[in-house]
Amino acid sequence: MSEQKRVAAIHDISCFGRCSLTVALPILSAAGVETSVIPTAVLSTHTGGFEGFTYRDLTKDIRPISKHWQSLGLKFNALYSGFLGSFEQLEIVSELFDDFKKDDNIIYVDPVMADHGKLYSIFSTEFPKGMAKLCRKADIILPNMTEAAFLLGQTYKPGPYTQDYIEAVLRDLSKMGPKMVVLTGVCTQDHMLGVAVYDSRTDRIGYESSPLVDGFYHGTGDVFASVLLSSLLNGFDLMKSARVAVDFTVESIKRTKDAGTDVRFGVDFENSIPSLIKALNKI
Ligand code: PXL
Repeated sequence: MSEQKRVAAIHDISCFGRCSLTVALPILSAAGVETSVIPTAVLSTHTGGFEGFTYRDLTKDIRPISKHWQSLGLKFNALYSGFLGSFEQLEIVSELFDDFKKDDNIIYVDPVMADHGKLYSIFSTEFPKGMAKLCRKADIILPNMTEAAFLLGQTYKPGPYTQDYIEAVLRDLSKMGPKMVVLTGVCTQDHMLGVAVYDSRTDRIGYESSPLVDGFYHGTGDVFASVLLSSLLNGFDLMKSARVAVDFTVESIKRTKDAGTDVRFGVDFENSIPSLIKALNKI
């Protein structure tokens, strides 16, 4: 049996609403990956559609956790960052990447900050510049179409998109630094939604999509990113991992839609975990 993989997941804890660490931790663990966490903040809910959420900032804890881990000589197969709440956190996480980067591990950055053409409410219009700087250090980034436009300093365009547009965005993002780019929320045909994947080492571009399910379900970016990383760490290539992650996310969204759950509550990914374990050939 191959050695168990270990990830450091650096995200907030949104206590209610199924996103960030409450999604990353169960998914990676179910995929057999040891998941260490650095909580960057604790919120009563995520910021997408709830009023009056609490926000306890944990910025001051990140460096001491990192220093302690370094003193223990800990090593990680992947450093996985998601929602980061301030420029200071971006800076500290960037330092942490320098401290834990090795030749054979991956820096995996989900540049969580925007969707549907808009920055999340807590971010200033300058924030994408800071996130773009962090993305330069990544091996893999996973922006949605809005985040991709903002990282490139461009105006967001709603879909459907031409293949030329998608491929220019993928290549431009990769030129910033990351070897691999996974663009989410890509719609090139009516009623289909999916992802476009670029690996600059082979210059290969691929697409994976599924029939569109109406409705904006919260936290699906975190679900998708956590499954894709789980699949990569189980030895699958980027294209296959994108397929596994699309299938898992769509299955979770459909189940949630059928149940009629409030879209702010996140998706029922828990009941897709058995399919993930099967897709990763773990049973
Ligand atoms: O799902 C991304 C996310 C993570 N964490 C917090 C958020 C969001 C998106 O709104 O508000 C706190």
